[in-house]
Amino acid sequence: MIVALAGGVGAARFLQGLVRVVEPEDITVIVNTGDDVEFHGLHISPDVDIVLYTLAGIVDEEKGWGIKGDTFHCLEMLGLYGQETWFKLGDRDLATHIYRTMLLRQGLTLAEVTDRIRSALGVRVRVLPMSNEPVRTMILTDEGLMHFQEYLVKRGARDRVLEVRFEGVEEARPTPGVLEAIEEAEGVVVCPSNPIVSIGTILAVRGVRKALRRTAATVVGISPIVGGKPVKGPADKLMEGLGLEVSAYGVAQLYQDFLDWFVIDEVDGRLKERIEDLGIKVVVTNTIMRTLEDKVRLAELVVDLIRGQ
Ligand code: FO1
Repeated sequence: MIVALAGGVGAARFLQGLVRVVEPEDITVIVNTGDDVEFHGLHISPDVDIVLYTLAGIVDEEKGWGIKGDTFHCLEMLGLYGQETWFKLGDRDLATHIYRTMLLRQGLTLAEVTDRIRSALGVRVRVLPMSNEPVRTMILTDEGLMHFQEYLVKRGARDRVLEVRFEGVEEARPTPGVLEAIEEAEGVVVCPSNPIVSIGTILAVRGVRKALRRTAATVVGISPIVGGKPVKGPADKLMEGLGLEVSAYGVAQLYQDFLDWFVIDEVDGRLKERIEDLGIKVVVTNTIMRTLEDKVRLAELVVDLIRGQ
């Protein structure tokens, strides 16, 4: 079994390659739910949906989230009623949130609901939300404390970050199967996702970091920072705000207690020795995933590292 720790878009792109290299049934993806948010009375799990829609082949590839060709009639109507419409929920996407919310209200756990959606979308990879209990990523900025989606989407990540908080994480238990999957895996991949608000959130869930340190699995990370900038998202602003070095080295420092290998981009080749000094083996390659071939090649490289080839 290969286990992947995943945020949204970067992780989903890597997983598109991984499912072509490893049998999908032999992959477990543990997904960040700190970005989860409620709008219009509905529970939205952006990273879970990004992973599922991408693997189902229905994602809007350009944006990396939402469903391709979706329309926004429902949201327009909600706007007419004076509701907030800055979080762009498409008509088809809304069906997922209605279904999720309905099942949660019936008493199913988030993991059970996720599995129903996975199955209906024909996704064969096992997808586990990191916890069934709510964890909310809150960003303390110079403009006050706000939900991560408000910081990112509504305000365009323009505010200065002072602190990142994972509300509820102390009480949240890992979803049943999460720790076992890490401990029994052949390999663990830390996807090229935001190290603070995607991977950092998963690592903050009770027992996850310890399981990563203890597992006999080969643990391979892929840097989401290339040439001092994130491939997508606000990782640079968050890392900077927290006083971290915005580079593949800065990410390696965050993972140094459990990584065996770190895959960094060619443009960051000069960081290899510094990262190796942290006790992590380094591979330098092209990590930018534009085409399916790029994704498959990167996945092959990671699987070779896991299998010691
Ligand atoms: N990201 C945006 O930048 N703007 C949006 O309006 C937006 C809507 C949205 C709706 C559903 C969904 O599953 C994701 C959505 N995202 C949107 C992406 C999301 O905010 C983030 O990219 C993730 O939370 C970070 O991984």
